[in-house]
Amino acid sequence: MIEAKPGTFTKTTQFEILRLLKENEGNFVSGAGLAEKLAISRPGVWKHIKRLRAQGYDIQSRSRLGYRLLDVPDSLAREEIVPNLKTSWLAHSYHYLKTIGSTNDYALLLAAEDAPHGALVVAEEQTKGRGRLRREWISYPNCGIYLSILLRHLLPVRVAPQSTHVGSLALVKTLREEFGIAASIKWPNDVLINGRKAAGILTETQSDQDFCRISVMGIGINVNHSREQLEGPFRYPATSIAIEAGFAVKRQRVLLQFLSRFERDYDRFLREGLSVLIPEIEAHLGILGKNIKVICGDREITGKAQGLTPEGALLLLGQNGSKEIVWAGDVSRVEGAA
Ligand code: BT5
Repeated sequence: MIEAKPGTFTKTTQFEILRLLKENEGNFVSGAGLAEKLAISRPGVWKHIKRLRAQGYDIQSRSRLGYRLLDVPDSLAREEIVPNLKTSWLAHSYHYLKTIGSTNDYALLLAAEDAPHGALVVAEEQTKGRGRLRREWISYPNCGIYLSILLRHLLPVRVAPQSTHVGSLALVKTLREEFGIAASIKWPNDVLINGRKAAGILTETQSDQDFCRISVMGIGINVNHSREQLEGPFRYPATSIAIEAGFAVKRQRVLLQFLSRFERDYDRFLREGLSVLIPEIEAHLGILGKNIKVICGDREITGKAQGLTPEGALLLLGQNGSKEIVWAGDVSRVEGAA
């Protein structure tokens, strides 16, 4: 059930005022100057400044000097993200929602309305966020990142879900390279920090018999959640980036850095196949060499995690020396983990 309709991106007066204030970072910009540049009245400028303040922008005003931007809120709104994108096709079609049922549902709606490859849906809160098998994804407002990327491609049906691996790799690299956080991949779709789940990925595809043309890759990232918010009960212990880092993290930075890495890795995946990314994914696979239990539907498989196949399936070595390839499932027990 979709609660809202997609909108198109128009550069609003508010967006332009912010841009001009940011261009003059640290300096005052006169109200008369803003009014002239935007062809509006000075009371009109003041009205927009008040709206920006209500959204958390710290704007100083001084008579005869004008306005000065002191700080910006950690909002994922378009005006804070789109001008700072370093991507060529990802997220330029940007859909920001305060609250939504599920960003994946919204992205599927956009797909039906001809939104382009790389359209991004970001919400501050989800009321019906979901994981695999319709499990719930808890999405507290304003502290996490809940996003879905619309991917248009022509991929064999069995290949399309592999974008999940590209997503977890990009997120792990973002956390390690940008924040110095030792994140790892919990096959197939989670990102862990210190053995606790900080993010989960849900890729949903639309296919005909042989080919998939549309995928929506959704990620929920716990960024600034407190311990109390993540007490559970969860299937796997949960955490947030802030809990593990010991300080609050700018969600804008996480998002922008993730998008750049995802675009790069996804282009490689489309050009050369997942196999070129497998060594990197394996290097961040926390379960490698450990004895684990994987639950696949009503089957339980135990064995030592040996690595991944070129398609991203898990190779398990059983106690009797038998080898098993697991395509999907939940890793429920990891030897040596808390
Ligand atoms: C996942 O499923 O981990 C995929 C989660 C994908 C969520 C994103 S948010 C943006 C996009 N829009 C959506 O509606 N979904 C995607 P799975 O592996 O099935 O794990 C689900 C399980 O994780 C739940 O049953 C809970 O036990 C646990 N869980 C729920 N919320 C959590 C949270 N915030 N942090 C850690 N664990 C959580």
